[in-house]
Amino acid sequence: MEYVSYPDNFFGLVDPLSNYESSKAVILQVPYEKTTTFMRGTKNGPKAILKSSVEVQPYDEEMEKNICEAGICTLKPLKAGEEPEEMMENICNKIKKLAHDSKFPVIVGGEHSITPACIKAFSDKYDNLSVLQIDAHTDLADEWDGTKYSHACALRRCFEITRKIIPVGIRSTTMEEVEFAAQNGIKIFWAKDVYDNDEWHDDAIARLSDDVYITIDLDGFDPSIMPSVGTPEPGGMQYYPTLRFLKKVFNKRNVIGFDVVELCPNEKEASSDFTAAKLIYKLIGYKFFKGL
Ligand SMILES: [Mn+2]
Repeated sequence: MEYVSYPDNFFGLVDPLSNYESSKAVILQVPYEKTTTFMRGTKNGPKAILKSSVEVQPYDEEMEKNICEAGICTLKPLKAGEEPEEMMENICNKIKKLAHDSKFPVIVGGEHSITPACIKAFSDKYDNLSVLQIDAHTDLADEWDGTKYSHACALRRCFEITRKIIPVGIRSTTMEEVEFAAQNGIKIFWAKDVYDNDEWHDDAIARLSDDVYITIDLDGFDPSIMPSVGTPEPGGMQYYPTLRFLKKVFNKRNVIGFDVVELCPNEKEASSDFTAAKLIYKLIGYKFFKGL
């Protein structure tokens, strides 16, 4: 497995903390962008996240650990291919290999349309998989701009594989998608109901099966803390409340992997890149230092 060495890998980790064999977590960069609808640039997401991550300190004050002790290997960017079918197959095969090697895959996009390939990779191994989605948009359209592989259809494709989707932070959708969700038992946790309280946590977690995959579209966060996304929406999730929720999910369920997608880097605004890098690091900590 070809990986990125110090100092250019995630968090700038020296070899014993970042080689493939000894790392529990593996970052898979997927700079794929084909169907974004407004601002282009998500293909630069992985690079910007890596670049900012090396400036972040490894000590985590919440877990009182250097999270990087778990070992975080950064694979070279995946050449996913141009066509959606090819992209799906390449991502799927790569993740299957990581799962086979007992690694915890962390997929860094790229646009949201890569997520169904990740779910497909896990669906063979886990027959009762659920998908926790943090997002401003439902992404449940059957087709968008004439393609079923658009990022606006990402969760619809996931639903066809798992049928268990829990969307959180939603504040932009269509009547058709709301009806589809209602007809198929998908409860939407609207941003307006969750942004300022923790009362919904137990309900959301109860809807998750034992094995959970998390997909984080960064536009799920409020543009005040995450402005550099392709399709920003007001009224989103805040940093600490979202971490409180995700920590509970990691503690109560078996999280098998996660993706962070749709960062659209802007060289004049680096805080979004840093927030994404820190978020990824935190979630790796929640996985490997459970309960701390
Ligand atoms: Mn979105």
